[in-house]
Amino acid sequence: MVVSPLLRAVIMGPPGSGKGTVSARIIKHFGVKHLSSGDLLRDNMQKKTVALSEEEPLYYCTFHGLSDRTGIFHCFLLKVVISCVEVGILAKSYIDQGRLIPDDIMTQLMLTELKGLDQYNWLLDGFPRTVAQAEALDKECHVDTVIDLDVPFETIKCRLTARWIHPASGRVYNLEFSPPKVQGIDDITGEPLVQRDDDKPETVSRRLQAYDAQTKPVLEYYREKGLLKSFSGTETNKIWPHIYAFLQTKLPDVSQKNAATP
Ligand code: G5P
Ligand code: MG
Repeated sequence: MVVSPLLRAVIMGPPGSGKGTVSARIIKHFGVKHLSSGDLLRDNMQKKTVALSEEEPLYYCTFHGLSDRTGIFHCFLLKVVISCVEVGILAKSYIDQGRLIPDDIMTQLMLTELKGLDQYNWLLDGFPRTVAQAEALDKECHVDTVIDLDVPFETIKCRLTARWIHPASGRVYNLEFSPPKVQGIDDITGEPLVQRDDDKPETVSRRLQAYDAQTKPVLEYYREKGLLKSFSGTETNKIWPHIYAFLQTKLPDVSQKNAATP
């Protein structure tokens, strides 16, 4: 396990509790790198359609700027493309049913991504979600703090049906709480917004059950280690100033221009 002088934080909470919304504010005010397991999976799901194209292996050659096409090298590139497709297909089958992706796949995906963030303060969103994942993360690094958004399930169910996202960036909107400037369009890129397939009421119920059974024990795991900091409420705008004040104690040196405003 590596102990880093940089901040290693996790944000937890039931589906729809506001992890993505609060993460965006933390990024804005504290400049940490954000890694969301759900965004990573959806990115892999998205790649599925692109990677099935016949031209895809060539696309990867160009993307990496490699012109030497010897047999061995081609095999390697092809394997990269195929593995993206497989994770995407597998993830979709689990996510559409509101079930968690198997621990070994999820852990490998996230820990590989984390290696690229060694030099930065980071915030994990949606990972770990089982005790096995938390133990695997502990073997790699020392987690400093775990922010828990404690929002009642009844509040959450209403929120998710009104959620729209920009898939490429993970930006999150809500028709009532944080609508886009133009309906159906991302504020920054002008690209169309979509609804998540797993925001259907029956899938939301299964995701909440999975949270109760598999993720609540992770809260206990971190509570016993003295790392858990819970923030309870039904409105992100009321919870946020408390999270902001808490993170100021963790990252006092980061320049913060905008006080606690969202
Ligand atoms: P995800 O993508 O990690 P969930 O289910 O954990 O998905 P989700 O749905 O992304 O969490 P969130 O990020 O907690 O929710 O919430 P959010 O998007 O910020 O806010 C929800 C909505 O409420 C938005 O529209 C927002 O604008 C609005 N909102 C926020 N605050 C307020 C407020 O105060 N008032 C109102 N009215 N609205 C508000 O994971 C997806 C799937 O991937 C797999 C699983 O299958 C999972 O189900 N997966 C994993 N599987 C195994 N292991 C892992 N570690 C996995 N990670 C993901
Ligand atoms: Mg999210």
